[in-house]
Amino acid sequence: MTAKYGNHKGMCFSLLSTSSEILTFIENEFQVLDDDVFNVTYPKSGTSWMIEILSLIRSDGDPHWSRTVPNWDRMPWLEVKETQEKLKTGLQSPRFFTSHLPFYLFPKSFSRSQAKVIYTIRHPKDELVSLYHFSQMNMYLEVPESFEQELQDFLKGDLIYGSWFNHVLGWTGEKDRANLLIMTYEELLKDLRGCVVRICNFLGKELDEAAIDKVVENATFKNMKDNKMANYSLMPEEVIDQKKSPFLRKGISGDWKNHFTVEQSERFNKVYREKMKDLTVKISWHE
Ligand code: PPS
Repeated sequence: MTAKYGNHKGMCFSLLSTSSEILTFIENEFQVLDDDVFNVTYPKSGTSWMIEILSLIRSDGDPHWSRTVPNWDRMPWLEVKETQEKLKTGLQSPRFFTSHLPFYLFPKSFSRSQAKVIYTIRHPKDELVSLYHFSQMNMYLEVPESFEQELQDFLKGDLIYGSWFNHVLGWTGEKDRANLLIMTYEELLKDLRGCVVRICNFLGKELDEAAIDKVVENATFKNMKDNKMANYSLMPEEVIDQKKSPFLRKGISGDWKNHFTVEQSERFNKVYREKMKDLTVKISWHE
C-alpha cells in the first residue's frame, strides 16, 4: 500500500476520493431505489462514454443537458466523498449513478431491488494502457514507476479498485439477473447505434429513430472530446493535468500492441487464462 491508497476488504482505493467509512456505508446502508440506474465499470473501461450515452438517452437525444452540466453531476460517482452530501440532501428520481465498485462491495440493497445496472467491460490490455496514461496525469493516483510495474500490479490485482479479474468475474457471475446488462467497450466501438438500441430496450425507454441518431452523434469520441462537460477540462490542472495525457486519449481498441512487449503479452495471457477460466459469459476476446 502507498501514501495515496488505502485498502478496504481487499480493494485498493484512493484516500483522496473515498474512505473505508464511506465504502462500508455504501455497501450496508445505502438504499437502492427501484428506479435507480447504475453505470458500473472497472476504471478506464468506458465509464465516461456510458455516462454520455445514458444522459443522452435520458434526455431523448437532446444534448442540452450533456452540454451544460458536468458528467459527474449528471451521474455522480456513488462511492466518492463529494456524492455523500448529495445522498443526504436527496437526489431527484430516477437517480442515475456511476460506480467502480466490485460486486461484493456494491450496495446489498441492490439484490432486493428492480434497479438497473449496466456493467461495461473493456479488453484488459487496453484498460491497463489507458490506466497507465491516466495515472501519469491524475493526482488521485500513484504514478507507476514504469509500464512493467503497472503490468505487475495489474496481474497481482494491486491497482485502484482491486483486481480486474475479480471485478469482471464478480459482476459477470450475476449475469442471470434480469436487471443487469453486460456490455463491452469493443461493442460500443463496433456498433454504437446497436448498443444504444439495446440499452434503450433494457431501460424500457422508447426513442424514435431521430432521437437514437442524436444519442449516437453526441456520444462519439470527437464530440465528447469537444464537450467541456464530458472531457474533464473543467477539472483543475492540479487534479487532472491533461497536458501530460488527455482524458479522452485515443478512444480505440488494440493500443496495447504499442505498449506490451511480446514477453509481457505472453505473461499476461498466461495469468488471464488461469484467472478467467471460470468466466461464465461470452466475451469476444475470451478463448
Ligand atoms: S474513468 O477514469 O474510469 O472514468 O475512465 P473511463 O471513462 O472508464 O475510460 C476512459 C477511456 O475511454 C475512452 N473513451 C472513449 N472511447 C471511444 N469513444 C468514446 N466516445 C469514448 N469516451 C471515452 C477514453 O478515450 C479512454 O480510453 P483511452 O484508451 O485512454 O483513450
